[in-house]
Amino acid sequence: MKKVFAFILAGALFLSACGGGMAGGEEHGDGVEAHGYWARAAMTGGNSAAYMLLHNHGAEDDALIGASSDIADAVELHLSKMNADGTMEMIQQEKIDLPADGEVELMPGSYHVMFIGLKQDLVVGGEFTLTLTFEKAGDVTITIPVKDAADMGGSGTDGHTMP
Ligand SMILES: [Cu+2]
Repeated sequence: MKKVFAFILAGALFLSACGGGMAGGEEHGDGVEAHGYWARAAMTGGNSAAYMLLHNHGAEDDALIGASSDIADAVELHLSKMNADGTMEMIQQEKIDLPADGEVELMPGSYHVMFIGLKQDLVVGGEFTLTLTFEKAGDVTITIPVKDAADMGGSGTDGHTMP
């Protein structure tokens, strides 16, 4: 637990150092915006996923081409797909297209940012820093809150069920 509290404190210091420029739940890049983002609670050594609605206000097609965070050994873009036999499969994506003047939703059972090999517990009520990299808009860094998937309408059947 000590590790988690230290992390939250570091996050709070970072926020105040930035002059409160990061309003909760929304972050603007160059023409690209992330809304309603959250990550599912999970334990050290396990996996987690982040979900959000991405908006492209620009006149040019863009794409989410990567994501990075200190909290996990690897951060990947995934798509969950339901197979004919009812099992879920996750397919790594090179990028997630974000059309001009359009949006794409990352949600349980569909696209998501996947955290593999957590280095710390993701506790409900906590938060961490995630940097999203877009093909044209560049990097957008968000402070993402940790939530209980059950509270967010997640079914736990998208391949991220806790061991
Ligand atoms: Cu995944």
